[in-house]
Amino acid sequence: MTRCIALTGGVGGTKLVLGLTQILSPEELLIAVNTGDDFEHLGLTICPDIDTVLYTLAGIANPDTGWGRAQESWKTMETLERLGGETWFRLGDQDLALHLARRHQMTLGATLTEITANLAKKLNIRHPIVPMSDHPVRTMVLTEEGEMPFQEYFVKNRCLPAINGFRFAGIKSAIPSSKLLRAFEDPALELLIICPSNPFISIDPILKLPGLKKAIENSQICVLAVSPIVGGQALKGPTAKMLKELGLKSDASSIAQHYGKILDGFVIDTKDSSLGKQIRKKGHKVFVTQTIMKSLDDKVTLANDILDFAAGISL
Ligand code: FO1
Repeated sequence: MTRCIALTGGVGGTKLVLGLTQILSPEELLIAVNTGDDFEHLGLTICPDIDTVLYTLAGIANPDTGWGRAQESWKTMETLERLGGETWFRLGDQDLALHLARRHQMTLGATLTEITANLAKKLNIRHPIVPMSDHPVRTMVLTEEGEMPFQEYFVKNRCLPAINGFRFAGIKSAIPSSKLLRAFEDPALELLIICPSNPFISIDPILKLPGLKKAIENSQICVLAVSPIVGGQALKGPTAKMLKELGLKSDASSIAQHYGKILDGFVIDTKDSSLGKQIRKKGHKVFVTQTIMKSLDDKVTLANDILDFAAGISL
């Protein structure tokens, strides 16, 4: 009886996901995660956003970076460096164990959905976490220096090259996760929450999967998004920089405009209350609240506020 689906990328969106898991039961909430950031590295398949969700919900995420594990050790990276291996993408020892487990299950023929469920179970996570698709989709960033795989742009080049677009390699033949499609057909489903993740690189790969927008439309549920931009700045990552480089204003209204017709309601921070009128004019209901989530209390409060906002929107 899924009541709510949350679409999320990595660190920013996962904060809200954690808040939602404190209110909604595992039967009521389905967490669908971007896999456009995934890549093949050192013979392993790395799924940064899935792993951020896993580590966060298991209570073992690194609190400083948001990605990777807390109390991590780096012996393998140190040894790899001495051997002349590639170390620009930092994989801690405990994190590596998870990538090895994933690789092993892949070689045995398990799907990413099955592997993610197995890992979540081992980490004592009860809420269902599904990759957006079992088919590989790889985000390519179109930059002034040419096209680059996402992690090369993000980590190796520290988001420095100016961007002018994105390509989601593999998306045309990628089928959305069957668990996600089934959740959209559940008559109990009331709400889709687009978490405060980067719309271009974390949410678009999910929404652009063939058939997904149709599934959302057919379900006739309330669709809400939370702005990842507060006071013109991104809460985390390169969203503000990307908006500017794409010739858009770095503010919450550009995010609402980007999602467009799919949205019924949009959540903005109190700092951006002056943008409310402009966003309402585009036909969206707007809810203004405190969206910066530092403590667990902040996360739960925002999650509660969003559920109340959704309950007040009659479709
Ligand atoms: N981000 C970095 O900025 N540097 C890293 O070395 C790095 C390693 C890493 C390892 C595992 C993992 O799951 C995530 C990791 N990330 C790293 C974060 C990640 O690549 C990005 O934050 C996401 O892809 C953006 O959502």
